[in-house]
Amino acid sequence: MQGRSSFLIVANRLPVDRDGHAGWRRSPGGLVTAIAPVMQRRDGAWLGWHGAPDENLDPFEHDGMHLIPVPLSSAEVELYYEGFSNATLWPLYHDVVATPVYSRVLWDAYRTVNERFAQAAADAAADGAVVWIQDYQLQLVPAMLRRLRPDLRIGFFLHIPFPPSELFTQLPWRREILEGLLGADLVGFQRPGGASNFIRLCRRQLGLQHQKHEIYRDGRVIRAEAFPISVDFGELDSLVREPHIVARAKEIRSELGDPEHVLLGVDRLDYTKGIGQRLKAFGELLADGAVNAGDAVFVQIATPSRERVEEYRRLRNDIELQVGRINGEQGLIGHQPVQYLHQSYQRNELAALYLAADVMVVTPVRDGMNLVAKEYIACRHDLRGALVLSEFAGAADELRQAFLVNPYDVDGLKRAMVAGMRSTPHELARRMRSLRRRVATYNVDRWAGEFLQALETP
Ligand code: ADQ
Repeated sequence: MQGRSSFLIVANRLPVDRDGHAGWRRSPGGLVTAIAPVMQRRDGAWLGWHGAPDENLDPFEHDGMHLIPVPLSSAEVELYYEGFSNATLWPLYHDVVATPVYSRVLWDAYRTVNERFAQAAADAAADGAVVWIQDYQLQLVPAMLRRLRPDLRIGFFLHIPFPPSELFTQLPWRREILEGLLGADLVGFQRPGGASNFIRLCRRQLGLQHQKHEIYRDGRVIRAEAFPISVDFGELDSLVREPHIVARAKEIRSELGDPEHVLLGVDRLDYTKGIGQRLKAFGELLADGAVNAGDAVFVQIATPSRERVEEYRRLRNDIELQVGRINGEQGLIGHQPVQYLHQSYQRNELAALYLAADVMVVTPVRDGMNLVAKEYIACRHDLRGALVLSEFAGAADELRQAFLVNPYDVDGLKRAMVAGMRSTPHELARRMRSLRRRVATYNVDRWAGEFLQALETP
């Protein structure tokens, strides 16, 4: 079948952003880095929305990748993307930390858009092709695509947590979502707990038989397993050794007033990331006098995110109020203990920030994996720096040598931040060495490689 691809990635977004009027630029991120080489080797194509509503684009090439745009109308962006994906599924899958919106109008749009992605994938895939569908926006695509093209080998990976039965069963369309996912041959999760939640739900809701990682349905075998995603360790490790990054890290510390302790948070501005919890703990450390305002700076980088969703607007106001309070009450003339930056950063600048930070504070109340924690580790070849990490991030399964915390426990969080600031260099190096061993071995290539191998080995 000429013009069709033997390897297809299907994701909500294409891996490119518009670059002014001139053209496209590859979006940063591990998924693209991990998958680009596989795409080049296998005559691959990537199918997804290109980011502008109400615009039809022809397939195009960029950076050696064949890209197939799937159009979305403005109404679909609102109902399918901001609505069902980010106001229903996102909070439901993250422990209901915000109240999910259950609306039939949003559901209808989700189904319609999933149908369009499935049809586009069916048109683009060669006979017997391997199709790898990504994430919560497209959970109906596996079954829809199988109906259209039973010859394909279909994989699905969920980047966010998969909730336990007690929460998932709130969803009025729970059967449809389970059946959608069961269209795949392999369903991948970040943590083993996500896979077992899914298997248990298939048994309870659909009465399906299963054994270990396998679910049996209509004579087919569906595997559900964990494949923890990771970062490009080698790339970050060599980036931070470059003299201009080292120099920039020094410069950042001096721009901050050369404090004794630099603490850092880097997140999308999302209510799952526990930004408020960590600021509260830091504010209390200053108020208690456990940490001197002049000695420590907390840099919080918060990338603007989903700004048209109500909960995100409210969160931004809350965080900005909290930052203002801490700085107002604990600041000194010429020194603000919290540096809050509501901006997106280039990769180089982020790497320099990681290198400049003594304590990386990653405190999500729920997170599929959390790549920031792994990026920090990949950047610390000097074996300095402490990682404070929430038990509720998927990364906590692997990163046992971090300072693990329950982000709801303010005192525990304060203790972990202080331990990060006060541990001996020897203790920090011991922990960091073990963390780096893990991330260096289980890097993002291995993640993609293991998933695809499992998908292609029936
Ligand atoms: P996210 O919720 O977006 O991802 P995360 O895993 O931390 O969370 O990835 C964020 C990425 O954005 C990181 O690579 C980070 O460097 C980058 N980033 C953050 N702030 C930035 C800024 N200000 N400027 C530039 N870049 C910034 C979802 C799930 C996670 C899961 C990933 C991958 O929610 O749990 O780890 O997918 O599967």
